Amino acid sequence: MAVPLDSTDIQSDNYRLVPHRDFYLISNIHNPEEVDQIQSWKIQDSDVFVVTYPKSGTIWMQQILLLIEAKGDTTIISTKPNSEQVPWIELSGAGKEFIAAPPPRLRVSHLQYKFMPLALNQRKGKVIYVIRNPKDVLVSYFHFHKFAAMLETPKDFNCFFEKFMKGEMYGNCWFEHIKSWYSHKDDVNILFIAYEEMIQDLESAVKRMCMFMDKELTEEQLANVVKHSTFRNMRLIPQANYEFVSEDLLNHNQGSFMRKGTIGDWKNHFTVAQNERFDKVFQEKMEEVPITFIWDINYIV
Ligand code: PPS
Repeated sequence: MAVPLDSTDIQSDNYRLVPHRDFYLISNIHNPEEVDQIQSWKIQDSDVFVVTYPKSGTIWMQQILLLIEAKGDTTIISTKPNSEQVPWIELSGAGKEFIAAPPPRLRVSHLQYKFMPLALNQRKGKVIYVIRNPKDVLVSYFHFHKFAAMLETPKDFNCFFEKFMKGEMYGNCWFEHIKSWYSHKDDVNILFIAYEEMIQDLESAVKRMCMFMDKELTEEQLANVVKHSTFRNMRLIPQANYEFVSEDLLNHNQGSFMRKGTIGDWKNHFTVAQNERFDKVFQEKMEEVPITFIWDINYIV
């Protein structure tokens, strides 16, 4: 069953949100049966899954993982798109490819914890969960809904704000997503890393990732990873910014995937009333998740 849309929203008939086990999948992109099979995947210790709520820095992590694996050699990021080398596990066909792939299998996902391989729970493999302050996530996702042809084009920011608060979008409710993972932090080999800490000090963030993944890099290799993972440089790399994706999926005339890459753009979008409401919901829902967020770029420069 497809989710009823506001009559004012525009959505392609090819791609519709389809509810599956209290989570929305996208028709013609995800196959519910295949998504359910992910739980039974056999996991190796070298498998690394980057998990994010949409717009939290997935492409950034794909870039960093590839560069760490290649010890800073940039050939890897100029050959094939990041999304082919570090694929999504929830896309149709991903299971077969995962089984056949040689180690290390580096993957990304927007799925909640309940869909993930059960073996993660026996501390097999590794998960890197990227968190980003949800006000900036909301704004980035708003723009992405206009850019991505497979997502419904919002009527306006206010309508999108309401949908985000209700979780009526791919990824569902931001609060539920983070809670689903945070509540299993002691069961899984998991590293929580914040988008804002990567903006603040990318080198330290990459070092933390290397330690977690048992990877040793020389100073020069580390510097190369950092240099080629900055927003400014990634913007220029078609493989890292989805320039290669067809108009059927991304409206390239509506913007670019690498949009602003900063902290605090929500201030240019939220009304005072929206901000107060968001803060109230945030306080209520995040009581058991003691994570501190950076909401403003001025706090770190
Ligand atoms: S998606 O569609 O869910 O896979 O999007 P995702 O890759 O998770 O998030 C896209 C946002 O991340 C920003 N981004 C970066 N910011 C800073 N530095 C680097 N290197 C970087 N790479 C990607 C990207 O610009 C999107 O955020 P916004 O706020 O829209 O600019």
